[in-house]
Formats: sequence, structure tokens, C-alpha cells
Amino acid sequence: MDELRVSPIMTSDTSPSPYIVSASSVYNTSWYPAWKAFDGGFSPTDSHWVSNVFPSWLMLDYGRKQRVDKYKIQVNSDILKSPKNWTFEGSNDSFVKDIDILDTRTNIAWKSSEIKIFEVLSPKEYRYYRIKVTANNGDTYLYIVELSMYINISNKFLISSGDGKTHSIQITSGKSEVPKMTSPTSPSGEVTTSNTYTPDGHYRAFDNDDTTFWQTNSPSINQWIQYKFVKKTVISSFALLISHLPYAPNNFKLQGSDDGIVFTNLGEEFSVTDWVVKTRRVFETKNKTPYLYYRILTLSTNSGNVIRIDSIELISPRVYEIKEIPSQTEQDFIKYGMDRVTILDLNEEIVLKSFVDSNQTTLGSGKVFSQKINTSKIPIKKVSIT
Ligand SMILES: [Ca+2]
Ligand SMILES: [Ca+2]
Repeated sequence: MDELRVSPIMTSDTSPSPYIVSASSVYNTSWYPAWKAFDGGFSPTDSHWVSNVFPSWLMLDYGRKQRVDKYKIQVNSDILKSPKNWTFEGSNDSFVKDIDILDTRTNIAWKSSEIKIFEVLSPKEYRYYRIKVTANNGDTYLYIVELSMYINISNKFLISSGDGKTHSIQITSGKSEVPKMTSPTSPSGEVTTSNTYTPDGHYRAFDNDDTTFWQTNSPSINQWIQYKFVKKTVISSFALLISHLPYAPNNFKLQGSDDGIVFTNLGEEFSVTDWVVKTRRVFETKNKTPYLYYRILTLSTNSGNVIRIDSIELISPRVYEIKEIPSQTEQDFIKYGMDRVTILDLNEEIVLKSFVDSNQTTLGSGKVFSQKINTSKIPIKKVSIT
């Protein structure tokens, strides 16, 4: 797997900016300061950090969040001074309260001047990383010649379209399009229902509060609650949250309408009997048509004689943006390359194409334009993993 070094080559504990290297203990700050473990080399012979205290840690502050997939340690020729037991840790508050153990090693033996690679099993982004050594292989002193950190760049890839151009696809998740309602008509739109236990309380299905709800007085079949948008809006999925299982709907569907009279079924009729209390559940309809009204029609309950729904979200579609990448430099690759997981759902229609101009202007900075594209002209299914 290809790798890219993300830790810097340091020339002092604070150079280059914004990186900062520090250690809990340094044996001799003139000869063996912490940054010597980040100076990129083995020689001169004092090119290592030395401590004689256990445990002892050596830390790099990236000055920003950085993912690290693996790290390397190089030891000195005197292997008794090499680390034997340690943890590799990440933090976003300089290890005050936020301490994540990313890797734990015990009884590690070394050959002279050896470099070993260690994988981080669940990489996340952290600003601070440190190695905390609790024991070495027998000497009074601990030597670390080099500590360096890497990301696996095969997790990133771009798409070559065959005409010499390179594209990256970015997916923006849909979001709930209904504002946090404070009455049936405030701040905008209108919530109405077929039946409500509390007059005017039905809007509480849309109040962003999981402890309040819409509940019918009775009956429990063929009841609905709807939201009228201010303008036609595409809603492709919805989320429900339930707190009282007997009153949960077990057959229901999403419907759309422009006049509030004639409704169109969107997607399938959902059937759910395994609700989990207070756990948001999302239902996909793949609707692409804008409507003014959206209605949740409940056909039956689990067992109770009324319907109760605590929270409803009406969610806009994911937006796919194809970015045309000006070149395939390493920086473009890191900046625009997609995570491998991104590609999983490419059968959906691509609705936007955005260009990154040659001045490296990024999306949202004003020089980007979007247009409808003919997806057949963008052979995105011919993926070449760079
Ligand atoms: Ca060094
Ligand atoms: Ca609520």
C-alpha cells in the first residue's frame, strides 16, 4: 500500500511552523532534544531523542487535525535503549482529557538501527499524536532515532474519464428541510394533521425535540400528518423517531402533493415492527420530484389504539458533485481524492458538475459553476483507481 509521509522534518522543536514537538522528559536538551526524533535522519550520531524517565512521551502537534494511518519508529544501534512497551495516542486537547489509544505494543524486540512500521487500526483525525513509552529493552536510557507518521494514499482515488481529464466525486448528504417549528405555522410553512390529541400540538413532530410528539386522539388507522413547504421542495427520504412502542406506526408511507388534495405515493409502503425507542430511523423513497406538501400516512400501529410519532424529518437528496481536477499532482490527489467508501453508490444520478479552476479555487469560493450534465458523457463507471 502506498503511503505519504504527513509528519514534518523538524529543524527545532518549533520549526517549521505550525508544527511543535515536545516531550515529557529530555535527558540533555542541548544534545538530544525532542525534535531530533523528527529530523528525518539517523545521523549525525546524536540524531535522536533521549529520555531516562519511564513512562516518557514524545509528542507532535500538527497545528491542525491530521489523520494518521501508520507510524514508523527507528531505533539506535544500541538496542537495549530501544522502546519495548508503549502506546501510540491521539488527542485534540493536548492530552488533557481527550486521550485515544490508537495502538498498543508490548515486548517489542529490535535489530540494530531497525525501522519498524506499526498500523493504526481505527484512524481518526487528531491534532496531537504522541508515543508514550513505559519500558525499554533494558538500558537506563531510551533512544528514539526517528518517529514518523503516514497516511495510506490508496484510500484516496480519482477517476480518469479517458479523455485525459481527471474527476473526483463529492457527495453532500441530504438534510432536514423543515425548520424547527414552534407552532403549526411558525416560523414558516404549515403542519396539519388528520387528528390530534392536543389541539395545535401536532407540530411537535417537527419541533426538533425528541421528548414531544404528535399523537392522535383515536383512531389508529389511516391517520396522517403533513408539512406544507413555502415552495416546492424535493424530499427523497424521511426519518422517524418513536418513544412509545405500542403507538408506533407499523405500516406507513410518504406522499407528495402540490394542492393538498391529490397525493402521490413516494417510494414503497414501509412496514416496521422492530422499532427501537428513541432511535432515529431513515427511510429512502428515491423521490426526485419537487412537491409543496409532504404527508406521512400511517396505516396501522404496532398494537395501540392511537398513533404517536415523536420526530419527523423530511430530508433532501444527496448531492453529487463531479469535480474536474486540473492535474494529478500529489496535492490534488490528497485534496480531491475520494475515500474508497465514497464510490459505493454511484448508480444514482449525478446532478451537478463543478469545476476546479486552474488557480486551485475550490468549491464555494465564487469561481465555481455548476450545470446539469448528461451522465452518459461522464463515464464514471469506468473507474480507474490511481
Ligand atoms: Ca533523527
Ligand atoms: Ca418532537
